[in-house]
Amino acid sequence: MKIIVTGILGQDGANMVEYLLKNTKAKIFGMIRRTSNPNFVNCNTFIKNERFQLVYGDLSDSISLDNLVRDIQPDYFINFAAQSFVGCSWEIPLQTFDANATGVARCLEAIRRFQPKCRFYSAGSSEEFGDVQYSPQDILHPVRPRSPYGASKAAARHLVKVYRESYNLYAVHSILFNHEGTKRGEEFVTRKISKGVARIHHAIKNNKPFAPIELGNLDAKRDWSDSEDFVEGVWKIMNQEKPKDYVLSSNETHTIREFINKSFHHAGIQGVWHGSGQEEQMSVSTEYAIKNEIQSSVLIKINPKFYRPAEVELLLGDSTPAREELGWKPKISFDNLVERMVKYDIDNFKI
Ligand code: NDP
Ligand code: GDR
Repeated sequence: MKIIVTGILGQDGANMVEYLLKNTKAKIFGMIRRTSNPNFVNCNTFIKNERFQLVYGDLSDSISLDNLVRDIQPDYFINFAAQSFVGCSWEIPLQTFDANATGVARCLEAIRRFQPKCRFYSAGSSEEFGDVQYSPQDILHPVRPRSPYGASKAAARHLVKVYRESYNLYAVHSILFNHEGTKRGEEFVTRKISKGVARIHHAIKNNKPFAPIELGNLDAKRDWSDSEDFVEGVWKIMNQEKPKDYVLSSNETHTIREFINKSFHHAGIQGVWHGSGQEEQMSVSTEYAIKNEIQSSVLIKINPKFYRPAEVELLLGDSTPAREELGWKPKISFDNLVERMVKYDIDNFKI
């Protein structure tokens, strides 16, 4: 069995390769694009594995995708590559659309032309639901994106459906709600918080002053899970008798503020909230500051530069069909997820 996985320097691609090496006997071809200084930190566990091979390809380059599919003749093509950061999709809308939507069309075309038996996975997003009409959101929720990113993923979803129905391909575009972990990119809010908490923890331990973590909208609600649970769900989605799209989610929703509270709790730092709107802040509690001779006091402050032109205020998934029909269920709770990320970043803190 041969499997192409894209996006392997990122979070999900790397977790998928780890999962497949552990749970299948397949040969894995991990696709990376040419960059001047690639970061292999997420690939340490498998880069030298004899069943793993690094290959070059780019979602914007159909020749590279055609050649990979024609030469490898894969049984599965798992596409996790994308311009995945919603926040900067307003700054680079065309590149976002090219990678996330046209890039999916290029993958589908390569499969249609050179290996139509290959099963294709496209990573859909809860951002396609946007300003949601009802909660919890299931696979039938209308497409109402609020960002160029959300629009690009919605377009990919339609392309997958068209290719599946027109050419009888096994192609799925399942909706993933937010999922995080210790391989998460540092610009996403959860990792920004866990890394920031680790930095402050280190400063307090060494009696040093520290700068607050600067964030945008703390009221947004997200349905967070761990990426390691999701790659298992994706593999199940790819191995049904017939292709069918599902939602993967924790079925719980939490504000950014709750993520912050839990993060400081797991670092043993006591904070209190005060103020409102753009003046809202979290500071160390007076009792904790005196006990630990703290040099600075503000832990969190608002910086409006992190507000988005349009926000998805509430995401809450309904993954009941995936649980009942695929036997999938996330194993890592919200509390475990926050604890894992914060402890990992404290243990691996480097100045
Ligand atoms: P990451 O941003 O961590 O990883 C994305 C990877 O895609 C990076 O390694 C990046 O390469 C690669 N990439 C970007 N553009 C191209 C291109 N043109 N050609 C080839 N490779 C490219 O994302 P995640 O792992 O978090 O997400 C995986 C997928 O799941 C994405 O499609 C994302 O949109 C989707 N998704 C993620 C969710 C989440 O909560 N994590 C939720 C819903 C959907 P490089 O390292 O060179 O930049
Ligand atoms: P999201 O994730 O947009 O949901 O997309 P992100 O972590 O970027 O934002 C989540 C929420 O936090 C608010 N927020 C901030 N976000 C960032 N990045 N930085 C900040 O400083 C900050 N302050 C507040 C945001 O406004 C937002 O409401 C993720 C990505 O993985 C997508 O690829 C994926 O499709 C969706 O999840 C589901």
